Amino acid sequence: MAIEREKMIDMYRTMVRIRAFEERVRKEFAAGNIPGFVHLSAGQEAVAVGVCANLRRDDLILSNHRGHGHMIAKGGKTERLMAELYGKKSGYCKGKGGSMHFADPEIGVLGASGIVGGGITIAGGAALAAQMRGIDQVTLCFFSDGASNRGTFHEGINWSSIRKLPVVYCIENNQYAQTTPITDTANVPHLADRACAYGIPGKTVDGNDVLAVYEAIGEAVARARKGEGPSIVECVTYRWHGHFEGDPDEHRPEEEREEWAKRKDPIPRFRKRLIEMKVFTEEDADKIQQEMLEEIDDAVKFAEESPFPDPEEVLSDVYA
Ligand SMILES: Cc1ncc(C[n+]2csc(CCOP(=O)(O)OP(=O)(O)O)c2C)c(N)n1
Ligand SMILES: [Mg+2]
Repeated sequence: MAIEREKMIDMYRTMVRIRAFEERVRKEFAAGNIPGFVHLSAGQEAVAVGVCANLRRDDLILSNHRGHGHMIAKGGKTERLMAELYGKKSGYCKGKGGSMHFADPEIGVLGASGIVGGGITIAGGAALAAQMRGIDQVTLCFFSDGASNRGTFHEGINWSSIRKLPVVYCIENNQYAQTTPITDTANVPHLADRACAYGIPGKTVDGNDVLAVYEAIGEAVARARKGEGPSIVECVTYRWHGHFEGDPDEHRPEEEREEWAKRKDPIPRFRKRLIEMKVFTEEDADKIQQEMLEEIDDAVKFAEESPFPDPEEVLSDVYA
């Protein structure tokens, strides 16, 4: 697998950008500056970035309730996403969506959703539209282990496999659905094994290794683009923080959390590898870190200084 140097640096930068965004949101939420519910993806950055590095701007993604990283990796601007979380008019959905309901069709983000597994069937519809229009656009659907136990998983994937739709299902297996470990709710060692029930490829990869994610998703995207149908790629990872911000997070063993945060952190892992590969130096990596922290400072400032939407606009852009 040959990836251009600039592209690898870009992937690293995006991982650092997502981490900086998430950790700052954590801080601002705790300070009472962000309303609503917030679910953070810190620890899972290699999945969002390894996936989206394979997608064109006109390819589509469906995100879930833990989707800030998906949006940023698909090209979303941190200032507009931050403003959306703050409920401000300058946000992606004019502040009316918040953390779980952002979208931007301009960059192929069809939307995040608070309905677990809700994106799976929508992805099939988007992929059917591309197939009927005769264009080589691919739709990628992000969801986690818990969603893979919902009926939409079976219905959506069964149907897309029959129609050979250009869609890729990325299971971001962070091993828990709220407080429930996946080992309590699935009787297969790998969730991607379920692919055989639909006659499509299924692969499980280390979701904290961005290059492994990139390669596996690359094969699935190429297959979808050629018209050969859907695939499932399961990326095994871990969320660092509680299910939602404010969650006391008492259900996971402390040692497990530490192991994933300290020894399996995808960012230092990739940094070390890029230094070994002589793609960049320690100084370059430090500079990227600094630049991303500054970008997020600016994003917070932008969000703070933006106005709230006018009360008169409460019913515009909203439909049932
Ligand atoms: C249809 C539906 N059922 C239940 C919920 C409540 N709920 C919100 S998040 C969540 C757990 C989801 O777990 P998983 O799919 O593994 O996603 P993760 O939080 O790990 O990213 C549940 C049950 C919901 N939002 N939607
Ligand atoms: Mg999960």
